[in-house]
Amino acid sequence: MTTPALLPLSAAGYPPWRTLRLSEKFILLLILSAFITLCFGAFFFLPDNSKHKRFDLGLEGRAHPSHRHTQGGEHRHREEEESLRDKIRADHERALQEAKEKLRKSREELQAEIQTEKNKVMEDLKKKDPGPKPLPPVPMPKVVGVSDGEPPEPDVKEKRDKIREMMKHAWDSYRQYGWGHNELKPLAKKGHSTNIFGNSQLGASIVDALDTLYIMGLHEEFKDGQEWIEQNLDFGVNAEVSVFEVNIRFIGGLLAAYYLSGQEVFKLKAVQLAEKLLPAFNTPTGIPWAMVNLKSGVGRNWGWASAGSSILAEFGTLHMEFVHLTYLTGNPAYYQKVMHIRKLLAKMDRPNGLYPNYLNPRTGRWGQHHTSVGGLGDSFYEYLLKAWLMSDKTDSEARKTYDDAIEAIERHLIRKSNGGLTFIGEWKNGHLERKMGHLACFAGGMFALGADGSPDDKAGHYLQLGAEIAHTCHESYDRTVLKLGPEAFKFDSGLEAVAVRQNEKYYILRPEVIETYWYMWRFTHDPKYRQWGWEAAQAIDKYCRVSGGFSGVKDVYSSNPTYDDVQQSFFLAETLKYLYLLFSSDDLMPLESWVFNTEAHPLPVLHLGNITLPGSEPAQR
Ligand code: DMJ
Repeated sequence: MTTPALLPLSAAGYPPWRTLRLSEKFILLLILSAFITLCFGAFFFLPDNSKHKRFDLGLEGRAHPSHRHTQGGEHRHREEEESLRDKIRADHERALQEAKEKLRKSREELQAEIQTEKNKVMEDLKKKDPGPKPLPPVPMPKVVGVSDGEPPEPDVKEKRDKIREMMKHAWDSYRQYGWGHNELKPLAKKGHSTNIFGNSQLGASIVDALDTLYIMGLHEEFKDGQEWIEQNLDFGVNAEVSVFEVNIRFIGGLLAAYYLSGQEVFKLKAVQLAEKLLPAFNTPTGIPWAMVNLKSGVGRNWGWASAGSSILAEFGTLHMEFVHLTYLTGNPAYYQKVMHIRKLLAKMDRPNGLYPNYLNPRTGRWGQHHTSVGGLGDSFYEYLLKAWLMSDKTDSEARKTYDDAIEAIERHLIRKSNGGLTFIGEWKNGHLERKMGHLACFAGGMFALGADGSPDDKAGHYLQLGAEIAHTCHESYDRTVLKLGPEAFKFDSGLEAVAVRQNEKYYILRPEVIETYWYMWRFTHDPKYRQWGWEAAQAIDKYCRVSGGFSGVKDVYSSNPTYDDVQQSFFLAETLKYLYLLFSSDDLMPLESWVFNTEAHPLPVLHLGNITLPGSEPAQR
């Protein structure tokens, strides 16, 4: 029998919900789910405080109906609320009291408290992150002649003391007004930042000055700098820096500080920084970009460089530091990078045997045919010679490349003026510009340093050439009002070693002329070099010294010069170091044991003997 269609199903013995039609069931389900949603919503969407108060204030017990609805319960509820209010009041009073006490404390006490907190955080961080692994031990090169050097003559000693006092003034001023910044503005008495280090505060002056402080025996100051480096020098910053400048000032400075003092921290920091520079070499040719962002590793070239090129003096001034990095870490990457650059250059055609200053890192082609021993070219030649010296004269490939390059330079760039002054001009597309830069004055010292070991018995010739350049550069100083040299000087239309353009008349505390005096002094002991060095030191002290440090001057031909308000970090690294060495005896930093990088940071000669650098061919004698 079939069930009649209109008979209610409940009547047929089914439970009532089963008797509903499908559409009715659906509506019922909808109402049910709306109800459930409402319940959840009530809980989640109520304002936060109405939900939390109960829990935060510890009142959840009071919400229980058995408490709420009895009289005793209500009384207890009031008591608990009262005690809670007391507790909150007491907490507020305590906080107020603490704040008042803080305000009563002196600035120093507060600073000390902040410092303690900071140290605690640092300690905790250190515990969590044990930091970089210690580097593998390598034989420490023999470190000789790093202190003393007191000259026997009292008048020379007096001059040396004066230079040391100038260093103290430069350092103390930076310590007081620019500490942690890259450089100092000695007139504004505040930190100075340059684009070569991005917008960072990497303490360039501290790192650059360390070895000078050490050599001068300023150990308290050295310790101060070391502490800053230990606690603050961090290379994970978002700053686009010059690979060259960071290499010569920071890596060179840290390595020199390590070799002089034996303090591991300097080696570790140098290696950490070098790692940050490596992405700059990721170009189609392996010729590095001029700049790299320390955080992202993205590299690029200077906007002003010919056809997007990298600069010879920049990618060609890495060898010394990078060889030491491989030596100290056992990591072949550094050595391989610089050797790759050398090999690539060796394969290229050179117009008239000269190296142009510009090379495109994408195409591997030369940019503008412009060659100079001053800016853009200078330290490339210097590092060829010094690679040979630093290898204990075993890197004969470097020596040969240097000799060939210098021969071409002498043929095309070096001339005698009508007045008999030897100068180094600039070669521009087959034409010689009869202008010499202050930067090119370093070459006098380089020729003298390279004299021993030069081919065809030309040692005497190169020592003589060094002396002639020293003389010319001295003339460029002597022909000014301030007795300080201009940035560039001409040998044209009756002009002899003088600047013509206003924007070439400045002196920014540069070291090159004094550097050459020092090398010439070491090789000849001709007293005129000490005399010339003293003239320069006196002029610097007279015209560049201000109460907040030392400043460059804008016009060396004016008796009333204006300041540029920058104390360059190389003034502490180089100018004052070379002056100090000039008035010291030769057993301080002997040239048989030390090779100075282009920022005057001394690195020891590596007597590799039968040790082979990782990534290199066995040394050839
Ligand atoms: C220094 O940073 C180095 O000597 C570099 O090689 C060229 N110029 C400056 C100082 O003038």
